Amino acid sequence: EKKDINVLEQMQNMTIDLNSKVMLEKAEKDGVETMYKRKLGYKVQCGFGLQGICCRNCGMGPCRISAKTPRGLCGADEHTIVGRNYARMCAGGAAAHSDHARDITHTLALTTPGGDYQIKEPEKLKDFAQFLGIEVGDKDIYDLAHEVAEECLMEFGRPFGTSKMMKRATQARQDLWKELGIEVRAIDREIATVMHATHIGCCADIESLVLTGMRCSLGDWVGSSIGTILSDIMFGTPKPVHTEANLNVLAGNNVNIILHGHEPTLSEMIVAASELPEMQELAKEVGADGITLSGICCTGNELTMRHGIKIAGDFHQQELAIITGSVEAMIVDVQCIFPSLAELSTHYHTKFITTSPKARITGSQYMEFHEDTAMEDAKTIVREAIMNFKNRDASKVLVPDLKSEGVVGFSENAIVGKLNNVVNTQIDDMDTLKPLIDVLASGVIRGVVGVVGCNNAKTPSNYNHLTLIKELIKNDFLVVTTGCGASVAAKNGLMLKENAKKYAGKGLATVCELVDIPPVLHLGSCVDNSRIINICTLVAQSLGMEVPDLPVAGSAPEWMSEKAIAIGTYVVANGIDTYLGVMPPVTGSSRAVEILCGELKDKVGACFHVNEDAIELAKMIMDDIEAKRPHFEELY
Ligand code: SF4
Ligand code: MSK
Repeated sequence: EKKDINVLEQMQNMTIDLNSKVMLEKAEKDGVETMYKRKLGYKVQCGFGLQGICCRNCGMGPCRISAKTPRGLCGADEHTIVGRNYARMCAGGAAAHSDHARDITHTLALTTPGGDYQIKEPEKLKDFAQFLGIEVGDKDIYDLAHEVAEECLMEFGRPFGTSKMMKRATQARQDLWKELGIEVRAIDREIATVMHATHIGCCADIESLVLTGMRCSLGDWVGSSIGTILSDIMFGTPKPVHTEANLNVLAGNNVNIILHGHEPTLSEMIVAASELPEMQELAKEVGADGITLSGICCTGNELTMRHGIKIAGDFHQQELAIITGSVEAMIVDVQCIFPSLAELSTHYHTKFITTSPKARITGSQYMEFHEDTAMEDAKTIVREAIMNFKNRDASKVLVPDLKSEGVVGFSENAIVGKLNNVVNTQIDDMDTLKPLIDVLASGVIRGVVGVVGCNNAKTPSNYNHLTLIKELIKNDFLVVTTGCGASVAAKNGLMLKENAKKYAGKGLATVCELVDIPPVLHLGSCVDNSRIINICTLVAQSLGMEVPDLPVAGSAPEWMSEKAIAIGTYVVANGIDTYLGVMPPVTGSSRAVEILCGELKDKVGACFHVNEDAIELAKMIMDDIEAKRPHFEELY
């Protein structure tokens, strides 16, 4: 028994979320396994993998670099192996984000007046069409949407020339990318180029491998930007909306449906289906009071941004949500879904429903979702969840007590709108951006930091995010956030304006009060990091500056996915220094570290910085931004 207590304590020390600690105790009592338990089994992780010096790129391998074997069988050294592995991480991330964008683009092609998918933002569509060089005239809005969809699909496989989305960067950035040979030609091509260049017997030059990875990551930025823009066009540009966060949102006698994964196409339909009177009545018929939808990971972020749908938890809480025993259905699409959910849900009444052919999971209930029968599919899935309510076993239910409230929905238009005292606004000239620039230039706000990304079992869940964010806002740095970092902030009350006085420095608290914003702004899902780059670019353009001149930074203090590596790399390529709280697997090559954490600064005006101590990471960010301020103020 002593050993069991010890195991529980060890697991509970791996998270700072109090609800999660309660659920880990329940997991032990229920005899079910979680990531935290599995992590205990991984006392020592593979040193070769951690350093990025294991190569499996051909059948002669695996080859591992050590003092005794300094080269792989083909002669690849540690720099080549680390560089290839890094570039492949960029490609994995770019593939995921851009395939998400491809699905959104196909959905745009299916839009019809009165159909399941419609155009909610015709002006945004027209602006984007013009940007892509499509004549708008007085075309029917749906004809225009279909033309935009075709043009966006060209971004994936344009046979000649370069991506039209390059023009979303400043002219200076475009020139620099051209000079470095990292302009994106087409998204799929950049992914293929990385896979080709990293095949055995191809690229064996670390500098070239990093730049090839960077070009592919810029492809990730192109895909993410398309994903964000088209989602806004079809589902509406987010504006401030109230929400609640943490596992307690599952409390009560409602049918609980959790939406987990990344894409808004299915989940938007689930929202619409669950609001239908027939579904509400069905829920009552089975003895529930109603239906609660909540989200985990970025599907949740997409929904909370546009509808205020509650945030059940972050990446590390997906298993814990099921362990509450109160979830009728966990519906997933793609990315960041633990395969363990299949076995775990057999211990409870939860239906674990997979919906995408790209993310089939053995042991799940597979209900394939098709965009052309979207509403019918969504209704079938919601009905399945409702009918499962009768199987809820009260003796297995324990929903932890804590939840927070917050205001989310800060798209670029919403942020600038707030600063101009209107709801959402077009960002079209210096006038609309001026209030934002003024608070930055006056020093009332010292800088803006994007704190984004995942949870990583290498750090206690949420610790780095929360520590870093609190340090930054205490010192008058405005934090913008996406992904699971946003969930952490929401869970801890940092998305409430009322808490600015408690947590923010005087300057930031005053701005929050004056313009009615919380000290931490939720900008959306992982693809919505494109919003952060967009704002930085617009501010730089309106000031006639370059992005590296701005007092801004990016950070992923608990990153874990390949997508995060691709994001970090495109943020650096855009000229924004990026601070990581977990070391990527590159330390096996001194050259990789020198380039990624140093030499890139000379090439693109920014680089990576790593510190696994969150307080020190915050200090690095703040010191570096403060060092930029005199130059910024002088240019201003
Ligand atoms: Fe080994 Fe070279 Fe094959 Fe990699 S590519 S597994 S280093 S022989
Ligand atoms: S969901 S990629 S754990 S942020 Fe976008 Fe969260 Fe990271 Fe997945």
